[in-house]
Amino acid sequence: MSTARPSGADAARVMDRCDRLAGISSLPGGIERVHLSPEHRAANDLVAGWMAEAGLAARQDAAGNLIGRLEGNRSDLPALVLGSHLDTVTDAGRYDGILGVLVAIETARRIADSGLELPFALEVLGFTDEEGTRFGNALFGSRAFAGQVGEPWLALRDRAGTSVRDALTAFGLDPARVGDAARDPAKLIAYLEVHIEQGPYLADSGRALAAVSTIAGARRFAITVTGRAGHAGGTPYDRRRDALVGAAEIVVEIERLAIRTGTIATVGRIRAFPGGINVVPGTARFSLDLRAERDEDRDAAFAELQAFAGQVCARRRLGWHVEELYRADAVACDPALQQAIEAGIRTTGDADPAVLWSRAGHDGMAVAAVTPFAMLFVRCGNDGISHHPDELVAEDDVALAIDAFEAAVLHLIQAHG
Ligand code: HGY
Ligand code: MN
Ligand code: MN
Repeated sequence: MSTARPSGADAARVMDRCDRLAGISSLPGGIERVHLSPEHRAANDLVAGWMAEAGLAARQDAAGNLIGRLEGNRSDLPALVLGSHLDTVTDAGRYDGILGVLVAIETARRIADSGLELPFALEVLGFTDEEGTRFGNALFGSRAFAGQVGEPWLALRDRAGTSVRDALTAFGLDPARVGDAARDPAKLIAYLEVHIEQGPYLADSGRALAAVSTIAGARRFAITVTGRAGHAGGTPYDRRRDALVGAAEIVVEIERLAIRTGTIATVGRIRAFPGGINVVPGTARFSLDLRAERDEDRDAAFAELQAFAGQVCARRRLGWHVEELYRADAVACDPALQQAIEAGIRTTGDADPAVLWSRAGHDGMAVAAVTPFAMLFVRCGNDGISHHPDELVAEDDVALAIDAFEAAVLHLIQAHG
């Protein structure tokens, strides 16, 4: 069974729409589109129009996710959900998340145009706040989809001091009704996501597509080192309690520890206080993003780091404090769904589909709580760079991804038919 059409035009439309969405940004000269912002609303409005064009009934849920739905051969059937996220990091690329939503719309269009009898409904999800850029905690939209957003989350504040609760209200949503976004697992078939790989492995292997086996678990922390501020000239070294130098020792060890243990750790930001050029820093604050294919490796690495930081701080007469901002444990893709993705890749001429574990986090980590999921990776250009304006995909690879994704959906229609 196939509805495949020459996907060149479809891929060209996806690339053009990625460019148009890139123009909806709060960052002059760059891309930034964060949760519950005017840019979030503008993007939802634009993509809702594209969903409608594809034959989907578009709506926004109580958490700010955008949903397009195509009914099955009877109304109110459980849904096969396709999608990804529409929010971005700061100074982002134009394909992370966005490509998956747009490929899902093209796939749904083909299915809608085919007139096939659908044994389930088909939904396209544009999740909000997969990145956690504005409030620090990530996966808000998909956690709400899974019914896992509680009161503490609504109390988180952005750098301007605005709470999630107030931002929801300003966005026109009712903080007390976020729970309405939760989906009944009995009304879901599965979740499939197309996403750029965000690494160099597919390009290194000369392949355009891959199925995903698991998504690495991640934990994010804010670490504060405290010493004593002092005069940059008058404070002798043996009497200094320099919080920044202590933090720097820990930061360098973070990289060494990650390489040694095969985990992945990144310090994305660091600040010294009071921040005077002629003042010994009394406080240093830095972030830690820690991931691994297996949660036990991630957690063992963190325990080692805590022991090291304790030694540095004892030697330098410093204090330190760790706050965990975010935690999402590793999740495995559903084997049957992964096989459907691999079957889809084979229809594009790749007889031996690659399978990769995802170093990047994705909405599937949250959606897995209510329905099984699988992912299709698309090759990245520019040495796999992502979370950067130079993020790149090839239009031909997008065409292959649409064909493969459509074939995977047709595989599931046949299996459920
Ligand atoms: O951080 C991540 O891995 C994802 O891009 N949110
Ligand atoms: Mn990302
Ligand atoms: Mn992403």
